Amino acid sequence: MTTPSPFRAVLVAIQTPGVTREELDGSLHELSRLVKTLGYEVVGQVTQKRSSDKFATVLGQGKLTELARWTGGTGTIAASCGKPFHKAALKPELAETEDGEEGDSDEPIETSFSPQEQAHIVIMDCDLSPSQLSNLERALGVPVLDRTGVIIEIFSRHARTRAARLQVEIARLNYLAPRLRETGGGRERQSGGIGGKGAGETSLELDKRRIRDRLKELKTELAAIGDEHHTRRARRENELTVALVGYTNAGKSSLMRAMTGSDVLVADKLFATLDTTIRPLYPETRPKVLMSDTVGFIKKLPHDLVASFKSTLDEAACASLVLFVVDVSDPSFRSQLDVTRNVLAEVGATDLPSLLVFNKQDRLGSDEIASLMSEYPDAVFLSTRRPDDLAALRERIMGYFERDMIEEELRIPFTAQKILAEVRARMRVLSEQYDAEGLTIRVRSSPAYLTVIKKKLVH
Ligand SMILES: Nc1nc2c(ncn2[C@@H]2O[C@H](COP(=O)(O)OP(=O)(O)OP(=O)(O)O)[C@@H](O)[C@H]2O)c(=O)[nH]1
Ligand SMILES: [Mg+2]
Repeated sequence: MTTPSPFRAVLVAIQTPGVTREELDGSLHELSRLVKTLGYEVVGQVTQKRSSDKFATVLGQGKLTELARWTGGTGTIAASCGKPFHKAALKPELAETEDGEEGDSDEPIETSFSPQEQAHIVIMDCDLSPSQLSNLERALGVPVLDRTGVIIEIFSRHARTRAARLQVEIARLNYLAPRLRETGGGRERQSGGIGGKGAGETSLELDKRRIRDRLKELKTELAAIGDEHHTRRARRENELTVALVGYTNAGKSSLMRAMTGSDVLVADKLFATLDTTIRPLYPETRPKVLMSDTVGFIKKLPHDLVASFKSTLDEAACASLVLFVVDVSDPSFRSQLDVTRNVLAEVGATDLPSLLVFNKQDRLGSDEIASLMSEYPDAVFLSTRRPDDLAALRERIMGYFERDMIEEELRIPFTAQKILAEVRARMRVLSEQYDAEGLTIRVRSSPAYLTVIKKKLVH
């Protein structure tokens, strides 16, 4: 499909008790998409059944040696390496087969790899502690990244707006801070360097202090942006807003483009979108409806990242209607929907009025669609590539808003041209009758917005 990348990665996953083979494969498939998004070619995978992923080198010695062949490492960690931090780490490697170390008899083991085939990086599907990370890097001789590290790296590369950059940098520094101990620890930096190292302060302490200071700065700046967002949201208080939320790559931005005519980025990449875009539905609707597109979710999304994207996610929490966009052609769409709901709950966005939007139905057969329709009778099935499907969604959204609307007659004098313009833009006008002083206009609108307009008319 594409030319092979000069950067090659090997993926590693541990199958702990309670994780099925399908779940492991699904997670590895997703990890491989994340890694490809970073521009690496995935050249191999190593999996192992173990009782835990908390062992000092995560893998047993046999698998570690196998992995080191991909990377040209020694496969062993020096005797002086970090202390084991988990009881299991004290177990002799021999005992590991009792944990169910999976044989690799069905996979041919290569004895060595030519430099053209060797991997430049190892990516672990589980999260690594700082000491596991340094043990693995020592044994493998190449950089090692865990899932969180990969996600944070993608976010760093894709963040465009100031708010997104700040949010990602906060998450990145929080991720780096504990890992500094292992990489920079102990080594005294040459004295006389820039940066104002305090008396008796080691370079590690200095680095940590710098990170703390930087975090403080970033948080202050983000809070200022947050206030700005808040003000903008408050201005939209009486507007009808629809928020698109869902798993990464579900098709949120494609739907945004199709429904609003905006040119937001659509890409077959994970986390293509990190920033929030808000646009009115196009062709324009009466009343006007705004749609917002924002960052997608993923399994095992680092908690810090969720917390730092809270202000972005607040957009969804304040919406009049939330559309849960689902890639229904993905076999794991059910768990993806759970992840989306859980992340929203984490930022306190529960019990929002919502609609399930099952996208990419063009990839399914009619039997599959029929059975899903009976399982989810309220969901809207569509493809962002089919205009008829989009028109039906538009009807459904407008129907939802109009359900709670009431009809009323307003008297608008000619002197209140501004209010008339607002009524025409924001309410559905049913009839207009002119006389000498002004007009009588019959409208359909939400009770809340009618109250706002009536107050303005009194003034
Ligand atoms: N087959 C098919 N593909 C679709 C459809 N809608 C979107 N896609 C594709 O799905 C991929 C992801 O689409 P996006 O709209 O970028 O997805 P997203 O949810 O915004 O993803 P993130 O921004 O990464 O969270 C793109 O390659 C789209 O072309 C559809 O109805 N059918
Ligand atoms: Mg997107």
